[in-house]
Formats: sequence, C-alpha cells, structure tokens
Amino acid sequence: MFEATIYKNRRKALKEKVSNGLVLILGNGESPANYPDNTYKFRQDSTFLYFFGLDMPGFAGVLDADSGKEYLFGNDVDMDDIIWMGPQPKVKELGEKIGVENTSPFAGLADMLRQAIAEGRRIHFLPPYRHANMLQIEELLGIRPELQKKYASLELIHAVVALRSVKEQCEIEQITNACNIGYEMHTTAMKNCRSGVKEQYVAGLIEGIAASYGKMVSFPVILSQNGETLHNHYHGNILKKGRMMLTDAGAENDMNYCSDFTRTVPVDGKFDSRQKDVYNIVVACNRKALELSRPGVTYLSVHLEICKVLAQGLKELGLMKGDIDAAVAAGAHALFMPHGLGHMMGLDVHDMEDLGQIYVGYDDEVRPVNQFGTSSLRMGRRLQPGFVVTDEPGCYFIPALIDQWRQQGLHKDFLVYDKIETFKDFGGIRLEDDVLITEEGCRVLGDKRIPITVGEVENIMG
Ligand SMILES: [Mn+2]
Repeated sequence: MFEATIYKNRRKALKEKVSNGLVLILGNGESPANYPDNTYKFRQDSTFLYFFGLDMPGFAGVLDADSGKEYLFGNDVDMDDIIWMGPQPKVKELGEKIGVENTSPFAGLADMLRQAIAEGRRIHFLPPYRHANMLQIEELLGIRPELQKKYASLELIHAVVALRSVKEQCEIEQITNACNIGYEMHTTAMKNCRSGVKEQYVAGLIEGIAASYGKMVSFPVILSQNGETLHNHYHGNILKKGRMMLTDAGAENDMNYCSDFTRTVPVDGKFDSRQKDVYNIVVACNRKALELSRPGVTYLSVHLEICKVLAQGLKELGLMKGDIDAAVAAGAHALFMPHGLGHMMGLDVHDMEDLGQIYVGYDDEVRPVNQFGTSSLRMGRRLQPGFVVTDEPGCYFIPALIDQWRQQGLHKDFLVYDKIETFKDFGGIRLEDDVLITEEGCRVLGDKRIPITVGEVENIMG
C-alpha cells in the first residue's frame, strides 16, 4: 500500500466535499466460486482501496463529515485463522498503516449506524454491486436491495468521482507498472500468434504473465481471430493463416491498478494488402486521438474527430462515399465502429463504473449522445490533467449488422454496400493505448510502446 499520508489526504479531501453526515465505505468480502471455502481470487472494492488501502476481506470504513473522525471496522483474527492463514496483523495495526486511529470489531459498525439513524443523521453510501454488500446494507440501513441504487448518495458519488478521476503521481507510477506488464502480455501474444495454435493457448500464456507480475488480468482476456465480435471471450478456435488475431487484455498490478491494451496482428506475422489498408486507418484514428487529447477538450469531440478519420479512410477504400462530416453526423460510420473511443482507467479498468458511467464520463455540460455507436461512448466530458483514458478506435465488419443495415436501407448515401459485402470475411481491428492527460497534451503510458505500426508489428513477429 501507499504511505499513510496518501490515504489521510484523500479522506480529508472527501470529508471536505461531503456536506454532513456519515460516509460509509464498505470493503468486499470473499466470494465463493463453487462452495463456500473455494473462493474467487479476492478483489477489494476500489473505492475502499482508494481511501483505506487495505487489500483484505471483511472491512468497512466510516468518515464523519461533521466531526472529522475516521473509523475502521474489522475483526482481529482468532487462533483458527492463524492456523490456516498464518499470523495476521491486528486491526489496530492495520489502522495505523493507513492513519486511522479509531478501530473497532465489525459489529461496532451496526451500533454506530443504529445510533446515527436514531439521531436522524444522514448516511451516505455508494451503489453496491455485490449481493453480499447489498444484504449488508439492508441489514445496516434497512433499505431493500432493489432500492439501494436509488438511495445511494449522489453527493458522495460526485465527490468520489472528482477525487479518483485525477490521478496522483503515485498512481501514475502504478498504472505505468500495470502497462509494463501489458507490454509483456501483448508482445508475447504477438510472438505466439502462429497458424495451428489454439487461441486459448495464447490467452492462457498472457493471463499467466499478468498473474506472475501482478495480481491478475484487469478483465477477462478478449482474444479471437473473429475480432468483429467486440468482446469475444470464446478462445476455442485454431488460428488460421489469413486471419488476424485481436487481443484486448490488460493487467492488474500488486496495487490493483490496471492497464488495458488492444492489438490486432496477422496470424504468422505478415499483413496482406487489404488488412494493411484497413489497419492503417485504425492506426491513423489512434494517432489522431493522441494529437487532439489535451486539457479542456471534450473526449466526445475527440471521439467524433477520429470517426471522421475512419470515414475518410473508408471512403478512400471505396467503402463509404459522400460528405464525411455529414456521414459522421448521421452516424453512418458506426456500421464499422459501433463503440466509443474510450473510457477512464485506474483502480478499475472501466474506472468507477460501479458508481454510474453517467457520473464518470459525463457532466452537466457534456451529455451522452443518443445515437447508435456514439451512445456507447463511456467517456465524453472535458479532459483534465491527471485523467487516464483509453484510446481505442476500431474497424469491424460484422456480417449480421451489415445485412440488417442493408435490408433497412440505412445510410445508403454514405455506405457502398456492394463493396462492403466483399469485406464480410475480414474480421475486425482494434488498437488501444492507455493515455495520461498532461498539462500540455497527453502521453501514452508504459515505459515502452507496444508495437503498433505495420512495420513494428511485422518486425516483432518476424
Ligand atoms: Mn478498453
């Protein structure tokens, strides 16, 4: 964990942002996979990690916005735990590590909240996403699970988003570390992308790299020679010459900070000319986003600009036609890129998505766009120094979507369906980097850039 002052400062800032009452931050517990003692790898709640730093199950924190007092609730281990898990620090000692003076057994949490309710005090909590915590909130606050999202504190959500969105130097170092693991993962995937190899083999290799350098993958690996399926977790195909392998994967490091990269490479290491043509358009989109991203610019506008680069490139290939600005305004390009340019990243790969994407990626000024494609943009608001966002344009040929649009006669003025038809066997390309917004502009995170140009990719695979 970081040193205690980091957590103390964060909690102080949070208390200043919340007007009054108690702030309840629940940690996560163990989560059973197939029987109670056989659990999934433990994953702490990211907001609890951010303010209380303890990466272990069974804790909750409370901040009193009125008195300024801070509390950590958790149980000391007993002899049984020591026999099975080894010696563990006392809750008091854990509190000292993160600068919290007041510690208490977990049961003290219910007592404190009961008293606060009796006094009519406000209790702020965040929208829970795990059923165990929903039951806990029901028990503690008497709010049924289906109502908890509604009663979660918007004031607290906004305060947490404001703090966690701007990454501190110590966090940028951790994300960089996660990106460096991502570099190992992706270059290993490239070197093993050979015809006759099963996708699962490559997926397993890179998952092992994430586990061996850090905690685990930051989300289940997406790896497929059918890259046109955006989130393809099926890894049962044998890689075939002539296809491209799309790998969207990242690592979560020891401090639970994430990386998230996508590369798309030709099986056996040489792009054919059609692949090269489309690939270079996506490289240009990725590069355009790096050129435009800087403080004060909305990420929605960056998204729309790279859509124009995509449409222009596809027009040059004879797949689109007409006025490019009009095509993008109409949403015709979304046949090829039905998703957004990127999302926030930090302790979560989609940072703070549990708090509500609308509060993370949008604000009063920049509202979500209700048009197919751009409606999937997770991050639209103005960029600030310290934001970490992904830059992940793509170009896909999804046969079912092409058929549907053609049948409905959608965007006939901008789409050359006869030509598009000949790309139905193409697959999909996505190229994703993790980007830090700096004072002057932005930079790709990671000590080394994962090979991205045609030349770099063919070189490392050759
Ligand atoms: Mn991503």
